Amino acid sequence: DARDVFAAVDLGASSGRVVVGRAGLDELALTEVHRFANRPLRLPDGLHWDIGGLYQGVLEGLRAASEYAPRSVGIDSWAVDYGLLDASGALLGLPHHYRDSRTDAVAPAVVERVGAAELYARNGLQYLSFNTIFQLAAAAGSAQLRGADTLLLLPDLLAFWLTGVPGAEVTNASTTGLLDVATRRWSPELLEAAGVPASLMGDLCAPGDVIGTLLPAPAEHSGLDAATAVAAVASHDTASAVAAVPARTERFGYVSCGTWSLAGLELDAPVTSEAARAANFTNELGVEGTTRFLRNIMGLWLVQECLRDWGLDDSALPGLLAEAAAAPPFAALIDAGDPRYLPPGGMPARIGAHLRETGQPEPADRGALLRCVLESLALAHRDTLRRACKLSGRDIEVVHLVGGGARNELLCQWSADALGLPVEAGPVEATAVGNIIVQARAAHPGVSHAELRRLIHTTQRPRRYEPAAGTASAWDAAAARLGLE
Ligand code: ADP
Ligand code: LRH
Repeated sequence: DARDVFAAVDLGASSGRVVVGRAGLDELALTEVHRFANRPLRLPDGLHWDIGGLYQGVLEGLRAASEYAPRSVGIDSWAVDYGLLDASGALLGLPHHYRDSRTDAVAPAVVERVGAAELYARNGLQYLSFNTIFQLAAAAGSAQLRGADTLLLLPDLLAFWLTGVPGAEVTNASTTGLLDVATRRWSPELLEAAGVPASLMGDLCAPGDVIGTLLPAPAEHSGLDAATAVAAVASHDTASAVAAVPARTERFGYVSCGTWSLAGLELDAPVTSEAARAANFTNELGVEGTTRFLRNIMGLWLVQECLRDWGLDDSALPGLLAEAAAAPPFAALIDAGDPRYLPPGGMPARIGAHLRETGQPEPADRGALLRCVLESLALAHRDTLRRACKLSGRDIEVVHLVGGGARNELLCQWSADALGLPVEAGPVEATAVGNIIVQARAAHPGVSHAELRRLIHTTQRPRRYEPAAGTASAWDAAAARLGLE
């Protein structure tokens, strides 16, 4: 039935894709119809996203999707970044990339001014120097910000270009640092701290709402029927990925593992204790009013940047991973949550410097360096999930690892070993799956989210990794070396 076909636009930091999904009560089948590279732009005023190129990729993908006559289209992307529009709706400059360094000095100054405890009590967000609130503080007084009428987060900007309707989808809005963690509305106090007027922020909408239908030009350029709805989904990619975790129990933890590793728990309510703040945990919004209690870990960015430095791409991974598997275990370890790894460039050298500083041997070759990174990531997954359980008083019996990292067998197995828990890996395209099931649920409101999760489990069956016997003490010792849980 064509009414059960939906299109997902999923923009990741490393690539964008358009996926068509057929979703019914007992069916979930995905087809990737288009994939395109996402290459940031280095301009004189810093690191930006090529939003025009991404929009072209979206249109090309929707053209391929149009053959399937989707009932609606949903858009998700990474969090925090935004475009500014003037009163006529024109974009004021290219959106900055969250890895741009312009917030480095501003972010601590805002925290100092507002007070770390006060900020956390209001927004419940982990400190990341690139949170939208800090990006806006860095832009204070600029001609662009003075000329701005509306701020749109990137998925909302693309939806605006398709429909002409501005708005702010709430899961992504919850990553800005400007949403009140208690009321889930824009916070006047936080907006004041960022130095921006409340009128800049769009009206909030929720996953499942209809944003609008296509404007004539994007309908023509995409080949989609002009009556096709653009639906609000969990437009924060991590919220979509968590929505697609194929859990069969409530006692699960997750790692959404792609460019970033986002490790944590799905909770009914935020945890904003002093201990949660000190451990830098975030309370972002998920589907169905859930809270994503998690922490950002540098993730496969560390691997991506090593590959880039070596002039290689993902196609080199199978060979390099075999070399990593053969390298000596626990030879060197890094803190994979360290913000020093945020900016691009020179990753192998930066890791080498970190190891020298901490009196550890530098890896002998690429395989050994990759082993150091992957073991360190597994330890960070363990530390983050164990702390999340302690801080929330919850217990878990399985960890779901979703996203591109699910293709990395070493990382999946080592995460299971480090945690002493089974890891269920996949779906690789969890974000697109989550995007599609939110649209499907809006069309079939009778189906519960837990039922959909079981449907994902049967149709996109994850691969299960049991912790290997006899490895626990070595992982405990490695965690202790880094001072981790
Ligand atoms: P994004 O956050 O950009 O959406 P993805 O979820 O697409 O990221 O994950 C991308 C990552 O998946 C790559 O950085 C790479 O480490 C991993 N990956 C891709 N292909 C393979 C592969 N064949 N084997 C192991 N890992 C892979
Ligand atoms: C992952 C992600 C993450 C954010 C970061 C900016 O793609 O959305 O949840 O913290 O990008």
